Amino acid sequence: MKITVLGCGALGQLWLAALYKQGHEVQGWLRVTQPYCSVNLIDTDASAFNQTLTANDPAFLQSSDLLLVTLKAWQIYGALKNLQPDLPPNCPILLLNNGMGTLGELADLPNPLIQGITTHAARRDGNVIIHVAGGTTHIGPGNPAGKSYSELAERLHQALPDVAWHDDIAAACWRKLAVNCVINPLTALYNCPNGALIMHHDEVSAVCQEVAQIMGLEGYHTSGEGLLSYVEQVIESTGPNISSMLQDIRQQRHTEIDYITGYLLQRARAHGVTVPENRRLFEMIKQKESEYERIGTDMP
Ligand code: KPL
Repeated sequence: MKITVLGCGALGQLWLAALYKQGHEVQGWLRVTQPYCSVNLIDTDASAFNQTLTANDPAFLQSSDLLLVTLKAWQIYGALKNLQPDLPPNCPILLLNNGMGTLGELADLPNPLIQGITTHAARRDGNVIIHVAGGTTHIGPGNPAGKSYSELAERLHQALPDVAWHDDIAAACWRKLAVNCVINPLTALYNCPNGALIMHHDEVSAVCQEVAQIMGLEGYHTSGEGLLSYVEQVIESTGPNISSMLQDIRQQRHTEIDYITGYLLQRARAHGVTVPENRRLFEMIKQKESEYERIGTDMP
């Protein structure tokens, strides 16, 4: 396949390396227009991948079979609008961002949309990307045109296992949203790795109860206790991780809070329900962002 990867951060480079090794034709797409991108990755088995790949080639994009998007949620709409003149309307777009709400923003795009969530862990260490832990990528249709792409899961699975197709991906997205509603703002509040949240059981539980209530109203029934035990497993299994939101706050970058807790608040409002614990965390992150975004900005 011919694949353009939009966003060449840790996750983007992980996919570029995996797809290239599998024999696919790949290019990266960066915000700063440049004709190449360096991919330097240390895999989980300690093997190194170092290649300079094509980047930002409109002709390559025009003939791509897939656009794989690894940007932050808040960057996606603007980036895809910029690419639209060179993006064939039938090219499927696979979104691998944290949070929810992006699909609604992209509703006027003609392209088949596929939503994905991944548990692969990769982080930057200087100029190198470390693939810290393997995981599973769950993908499924993000709009009606995306329904016929189930075979994509097998192609991607061969490159970077595991990849699983779900006819209804929203249930998995909601469970991931619950994880992010708990771990991301609370680790930013306490400035701690994910695992330290076991000491904040009451707050973790209160967030889970509220998310479970909204999930039920959205048609994805789960008990608060069931969700809590799932979230606690993730807290344990990602114990040493510094969450993406805490990394953003530490580096004074815009966070994904609008697409995580912000999306939950939006859906709660639509159902006429209040979620005070999540509102408190949302406002706290907004406050932290405003302290540095007043003086400098990394907005798109
Ligand atoms: O998705 C994550 C993130 O940091 O954004 C978790 C699952 C919380 C892992 O750190």
